[in-house]
Amino acid sequence: MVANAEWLLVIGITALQFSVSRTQRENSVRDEPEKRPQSVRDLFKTGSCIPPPYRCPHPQMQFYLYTRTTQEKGELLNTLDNESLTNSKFNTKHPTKVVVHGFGGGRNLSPSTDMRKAYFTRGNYNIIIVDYGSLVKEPCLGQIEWAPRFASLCISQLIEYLQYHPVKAVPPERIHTIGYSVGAHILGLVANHISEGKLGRITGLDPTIFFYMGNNRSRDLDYTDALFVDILHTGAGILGQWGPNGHADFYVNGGSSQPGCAHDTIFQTLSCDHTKVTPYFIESINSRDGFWAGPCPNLFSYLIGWCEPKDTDYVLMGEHLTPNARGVFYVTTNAKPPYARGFPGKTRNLRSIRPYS
Ligand SMILES: *[C@@H]1O[C@H](CO)[C@@H](O)[C@H](O)[C@H]1NC(C)=O
Ligand SMILES: *[C@@H]1O[C@H](CO)[C@@H](O)[C@H](O)[C@H]1NC(C)=O
Ligand SMILES: [Ca+2]
Repeated sequence: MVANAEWLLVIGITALQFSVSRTQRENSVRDEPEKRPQSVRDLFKTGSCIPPPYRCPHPQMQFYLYTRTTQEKGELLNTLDNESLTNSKFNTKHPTKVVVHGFGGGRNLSPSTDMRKAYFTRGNYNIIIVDYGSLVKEPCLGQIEWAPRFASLCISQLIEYLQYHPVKAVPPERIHTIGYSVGAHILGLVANHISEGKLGRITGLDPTIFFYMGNNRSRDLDYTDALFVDILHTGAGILGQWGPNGHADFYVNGGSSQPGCAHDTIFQTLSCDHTKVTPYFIESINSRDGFWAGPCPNLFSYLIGWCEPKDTDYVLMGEHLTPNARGVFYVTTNAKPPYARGFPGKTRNLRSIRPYS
């Protein structure tokens, strides 16, 4: 079983690798070129693993604050020093987002950069990017089971730093956290360490399947981890979890494979399904049409067109989702941007709109 899981990890990481290096090339802001593993053997090298002591804050796990006036250059927050937040551009009047990326991500890589751009196009925010790029590096397979737990401990320290700050305090209830892939899993563990209050919202972007721990809630992302947990599924069952695990779960285009994701290799296809979730979410921040999703109890009913929700049953998936949304929702997108298809007209059921254009 363990050997099997490791094998799966290697496949998954290799698959993710493709998409990461692809998005990296597309991104102009790249001031930290990274060496990518060239072979499977490289994945087992332990050279770049996290050095002791295993204590938070850890120098390889950094919190960068971005605001509208500091979009280009993040301010490094030091959770051991209250002055650090006091002297930063953090503004308690603005909504606060804490973003945790997946494997191989980083604050200067897509999708972190694209997400910030989208939010600052919309308005004023405090966006804190959790940069642990070198902490959960791919070669550290031996630490992979353990690293998310450690990461969640350090993130809970950040949450408490904001919560008890003498000048710029923000309670966890007013914080929206967004996690992609393993980052979604990590956010599910943060709840285990918060002693007072609860995170306001966790948005899980295709939580990775690698750490799926059966039904033990304290080891994974679930609806008890925040006042509101919404989860988008795009690579469910392969690199992503099936769920449902949140208050509201969204299965995009059926939830496990995405239009425009047929590639030459199966690795590329799988990682494309998994990574497509962030462009959907990012588009939802400023989308005029919106990703209107309708409730439907399961994939089977969705596929054969049994679900015909009332107009009032539809909810907007993504950033502007109502916190009252409960249950399982399905939504169809375009294959290319803009992905959102807007509100499905009067005479439709969920599948009656042609799936992919
Ligand atoms: C920051 O201020 C709070 C509230 O005054 C205090 O409890 C905490 O110990 C301070 N943290 C640091 C790192 O000085
Ligand atoms: C769930 O996981 C936690 C943390 O690993 C463990 O302490 C607890 O015993 C587990 N609960 C069950 C029911 O297995
Ligand atoms: Ca949990």
